[in-house]
Amino acid sequence: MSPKFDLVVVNGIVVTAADAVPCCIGIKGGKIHTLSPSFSSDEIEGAQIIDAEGAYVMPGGVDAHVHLCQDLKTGAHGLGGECADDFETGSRSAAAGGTTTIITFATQTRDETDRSLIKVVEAYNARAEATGSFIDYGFHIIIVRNDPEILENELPILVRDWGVTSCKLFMTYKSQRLTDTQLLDVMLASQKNEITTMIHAENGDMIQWLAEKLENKGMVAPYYHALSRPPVVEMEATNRAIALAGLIENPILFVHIGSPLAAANVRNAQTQGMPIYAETCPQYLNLTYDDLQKFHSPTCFENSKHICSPPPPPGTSDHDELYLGLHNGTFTIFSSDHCPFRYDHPHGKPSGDLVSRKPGSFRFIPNGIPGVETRMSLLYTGGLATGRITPRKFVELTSTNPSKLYGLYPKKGAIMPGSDADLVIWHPQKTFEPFALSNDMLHHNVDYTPYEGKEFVNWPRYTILRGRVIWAEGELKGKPYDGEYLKRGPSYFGTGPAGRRRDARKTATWLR
Ligand code: DUC
Ligand code: ZN
Ligand code: ZN
Repeated sequence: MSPKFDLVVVNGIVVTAADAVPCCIGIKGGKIHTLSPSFSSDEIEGAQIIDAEGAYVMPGGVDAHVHLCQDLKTGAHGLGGECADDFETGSRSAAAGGTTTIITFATQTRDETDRSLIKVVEAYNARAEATGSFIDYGFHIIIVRNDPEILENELPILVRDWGVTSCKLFMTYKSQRLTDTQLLDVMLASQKNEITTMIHAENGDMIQWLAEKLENKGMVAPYYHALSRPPVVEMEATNRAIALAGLIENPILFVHIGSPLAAANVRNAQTQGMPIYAETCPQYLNLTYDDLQKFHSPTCFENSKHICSPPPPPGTSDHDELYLGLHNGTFTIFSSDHCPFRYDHPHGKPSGDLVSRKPGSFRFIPNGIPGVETRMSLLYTGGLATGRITPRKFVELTSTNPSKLYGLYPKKGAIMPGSDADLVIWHPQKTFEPFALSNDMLHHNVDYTPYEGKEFVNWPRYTILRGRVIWAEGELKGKPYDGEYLKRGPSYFGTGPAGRRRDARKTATWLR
């Protein structure tokens, strides 16, 4: 007779977004089968047994903001750079950090031959299939044009055939940003197709104007990247995007919010009942302006290791406010925004737009830092272990809410019978020795970590993907083609409270 379970996890504290209880988990056929206070020896006979030794057992991490294999070299769009991680190395790194699902970006460009979104997704999918992935994955689509026929004809196909149910739009970067009219066009098309609209909210004009002024004064070192994007840049853009979204009642998710000023706009909109969601990332809770001038001298190029957009906030009091936003629900999800640009590589941080580049100018340093492997442990260290967020909130932010927002729940992000048996099991806190991180401990293909030397108080002991152990006690056990492509459904969060009264001063009520 075949065993009742393939794998059982015993002696753990099972944490979900709702509860944290001592509980055993029985897994069969890659799915959660049974949750029980205990199992008899008959029940677990023949199964692989993991003793969690009193540690937290959580749904595997869902990192909904990861850049892999994204060709950012084309066009003068200020990002430059080449992704050093492909699906194999990026997903390997994610698995070692407790993540079992990633959502990455297929991107349209302004190239006239690149209008078809379907072709963009097909070409991007070929990159994923070329290497395989250690963990499950899905795609967002970045849309940089408002071609009516493409939006009309192709969005339904992306949803139906590919399960691509989210798009990202930019309010900055010359070759990616959309005007307000274009934003409205794409938002309306997304809404019709139940596609979640993600917004990169920074005021592109303010940035360009400030960057030119800084450059004219010779202020071109990496540190000045932050001064070209003071928090008001994000504040203005979030405010405007909320108004645009409100006009047509389109739910939006702000990606990588880095300032409390922007978070306050989000909270205010949420208080009004608007379906406005937000993401923040580890860099905004762990780095500050100081990190952009910490290496050798304030003008040293090595400080480019901390350049991301939006930049880290000015000071540690901003971290406190952003943690409060995680605690009080302003932030819906916590993602890495993993950008795998190498430091010591001609197509990494020193690349940029090679034609018009002025030597060393921050303007041409690719924006973004790696962090898919450190995301969960950084939030454990800075949020959970300090009591700033509860274990339940930790699960909500790192797994359950990204699954709900991006149409994966309850297959992902849950520990309930029928859900995929994706788990992260931590070390028992009492016996874990804190350690200082160094880049050679990580599994990405990037030559640095922005968190070099930082102390971590815990790390995933086991990562389990659909019932298979893929990371255990510091060793990778999985393989590149273990991961499967995920066709996603519509967002679980819907369009906000159904009974909300429409205010014609803010909403084009006649549009419906
Ligand atoms: N936006 C991202 O999502 N990641 C890095 C840089 C950027 O502008
Ligand atoms: Zn962005
Ligand atoms: Zn990003």
